[in-house]
Amino acid sequence: MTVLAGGVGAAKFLAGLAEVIDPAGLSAVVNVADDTLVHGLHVSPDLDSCMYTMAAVNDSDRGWGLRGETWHAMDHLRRYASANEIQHGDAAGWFSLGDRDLGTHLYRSSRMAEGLTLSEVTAEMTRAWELGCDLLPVSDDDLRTRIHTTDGRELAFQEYFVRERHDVDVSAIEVLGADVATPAPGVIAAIETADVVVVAPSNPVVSIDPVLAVPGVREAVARRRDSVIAVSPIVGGAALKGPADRLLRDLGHEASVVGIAQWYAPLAATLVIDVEDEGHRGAVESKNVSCVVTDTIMRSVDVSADLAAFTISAVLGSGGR
Ligand code: FO1
Repeated sequence: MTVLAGGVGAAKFLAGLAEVIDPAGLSAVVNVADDTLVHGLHVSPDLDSCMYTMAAVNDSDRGWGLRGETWHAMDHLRRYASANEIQHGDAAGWFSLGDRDLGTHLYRSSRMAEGLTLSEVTAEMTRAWELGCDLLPVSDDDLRTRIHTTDGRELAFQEYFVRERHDVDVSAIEVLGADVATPAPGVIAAIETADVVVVAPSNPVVSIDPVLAVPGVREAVARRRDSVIAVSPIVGGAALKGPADRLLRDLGHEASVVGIAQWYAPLAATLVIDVEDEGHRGAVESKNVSCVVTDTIMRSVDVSADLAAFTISAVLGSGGR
């Protein structure tokens, strides 16, 4: 199985999937266009969301980072900065890294400074958390989402997401570096050889699109269309978390399961929608996408596992829990 993944929604889905299949047969191709440099450290929020959630060490209330986290290092850093009236240009003032989370970013950054690629370090970390699956950054090249606002600003992704709390009107989005990026080792093979390719219930605009923007990835997924199934991140016309609904509307799309069906129609033959949206089944199918209905709200690992088993069996016709 291969899952195209962004942050929290994908992370929960992957944790459920790892309960119903052997993780050795699981690859996740993960967005890295949210990555940022903070205090000189390489932070990969989506890779870390997937890794921490699959290892069951994530903070599910906060929605990012580690459970039981402390913030002593941040307090220190902010003391130095404020005493010297330093305005950080690199998100340090408003982007928090927990003490334990810092270990992840220190390890990643120091190993990359020693010459390892992001995918090589990610494999080392995945091994350390004993996940048993492959977490593959979509590319080892730098990808950076840039958000253009209707009031003429251009924001880095974390400025948009954390500093502005995604409360801005967006006119366009680009993924810097995508045109010259190459897929990381194993990414295309994972898409080509999977029995099922799942597009996780992640933000289609800022999580999945940057994955597809790496040359060769969208084409590889489209070639597998009959085996590709997307799980809608929109339920009842709203995103369960984050700005997917607002972004879809800002960019001229419908923020509904029908809009999601239209968005993914060239890539996915099937869409999983929530029971709340059952009434839209016909409209989804009018977009040339088969529609299957289940509970998609992942309140617990058990619900995630049921959703994952349902999603696989919708393509393979069997294999439920
Ligand atoms: N989100 C916040 O709202 N505030 C933060 O200070 C913050 C820090 C942070 C540090 C490491 C990390 O892996 C994620 C972090 N996030 C934070 C979440 C992150 O902005 C989002 O999860 C994603 O980029 C959106 O998918």
